[in-house]
Amino acid sequence: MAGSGPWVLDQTLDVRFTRVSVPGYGPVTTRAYNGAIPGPTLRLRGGDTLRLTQVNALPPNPPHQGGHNTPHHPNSFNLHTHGMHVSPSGDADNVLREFAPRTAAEAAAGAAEPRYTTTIHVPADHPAGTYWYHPHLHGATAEQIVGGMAGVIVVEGDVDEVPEIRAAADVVLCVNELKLKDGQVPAFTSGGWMTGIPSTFTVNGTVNPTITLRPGEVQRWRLVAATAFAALRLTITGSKGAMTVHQIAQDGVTFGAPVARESVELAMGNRADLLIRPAAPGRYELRAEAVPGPLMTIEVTGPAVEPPMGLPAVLPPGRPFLDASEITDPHADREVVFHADPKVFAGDFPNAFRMLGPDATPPADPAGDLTRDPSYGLFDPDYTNHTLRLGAVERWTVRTDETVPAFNHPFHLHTNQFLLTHRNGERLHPPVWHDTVGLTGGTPGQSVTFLVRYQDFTGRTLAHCHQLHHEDLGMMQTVDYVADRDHGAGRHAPPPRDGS
Ligand SMILES: [Cu+2]
Repeated sequence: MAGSGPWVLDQTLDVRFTRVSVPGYGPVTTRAYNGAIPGPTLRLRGGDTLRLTQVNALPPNPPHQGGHNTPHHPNSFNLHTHGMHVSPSGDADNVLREFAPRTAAEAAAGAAEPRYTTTIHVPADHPAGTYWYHPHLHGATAEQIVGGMAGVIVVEGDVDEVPEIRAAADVVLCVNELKLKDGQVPAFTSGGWMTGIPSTFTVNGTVNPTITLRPGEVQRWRLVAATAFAALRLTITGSKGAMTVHQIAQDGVTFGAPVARESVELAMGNRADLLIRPAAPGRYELRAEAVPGPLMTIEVTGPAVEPPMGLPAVLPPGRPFLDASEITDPHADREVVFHADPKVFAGDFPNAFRMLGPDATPPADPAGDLTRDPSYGLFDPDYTNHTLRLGAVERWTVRTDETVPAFNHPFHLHTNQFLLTHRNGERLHPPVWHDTVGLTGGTPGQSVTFLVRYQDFTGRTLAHCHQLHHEDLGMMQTVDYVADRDHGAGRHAPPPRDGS
């Protein structure tokens, strides 16, 4: 399809309860895309259109008694193209839609399973790289993702033409984190939902699969953390120690040059593109800190490639950097604080997971006890937390108050990627484009600072914690991207090309 001009990728994603075979675990009955974990990999290019038909063949939703920020309608979903710079409105990457199943009456009457369409135009200059898709309906996201509803999106383009990358095998590695008990995902019915249920990690649907390379061979790995709970600190280790990997992209955005690393940190939702070149034969394991078993086994075997395949010295950067001098309103710094109030609500969900700071959702009772307030800092789809003007460049600082080590709060912003410039006040050299950035629990005061330019697309969408059961419980804010004629921006201004 390369060189054939704009393309429409038509794909049906059928969602129903399916018995999926998970090698290394056993059969799992779960909500799945097209009967598989992960769902199909979608490949397209800048300028293409992605047209998805989603069938909701799940049973009717159970009745819901609790409030908006408790889990609900687990059999409805929608679609998010995580990390992609595409429209959040209409029938595009609009996570405020609901794809509902048939009602009980419709099912009894034999009505057809409902079908929903998503149409996403990918900008011609979209960074080429690795993205992913998953459902994003508030109240249902965590339960669906830990059941395996996630798949990879590859945007092909300039980086693939780098000779050393072109010569390397293109290997998609989708890491799913499943929460299974007796072959099923338990319903999200209490705040302690997952207590005691260990995660089952799969790579491309298998527990600890084996991948083979020859000594001196280069493979390009597209690692996707399609996870809801665990941050993954990854290493490749063998009998002779850790293998050095060469990271070429973070969250779909190619670096200016490969970066040699001994470990790669992926918060929930992050991606890393790596070049792997083992020198010597042997057996290695892809391991994540705090995960008991290996995620994947790597067998380096066969005749050595002579001379060894090359690694590129430079790469086509996926996005030009932003600089603090481009901030359009120096008084408009945004601050967000992740803050949990344990055991403050009656009922099955006692913990409040809030996003605080100057733009927090207001309390229901400003004179009352804010730690017990049912609205303060919690998701309200009708309240706009952040009005973001197209063309503006702003700085955000996101902090965590979190004292509980298990409560990671990775920050994710929809629609526009952001340039991480500081961690805990210390400048990164160089800065790194992200769409999600991890903040670990147990280290209150930890912060990240980033710059972001709001570009191209108007509409209401979300910023939230990507530990997805926190999100379902309300650790989420609305953002409204609005046109601003004063900045001469909006749909008429093409995004700046690589001007670095
Ligand atoms: Cu969180």
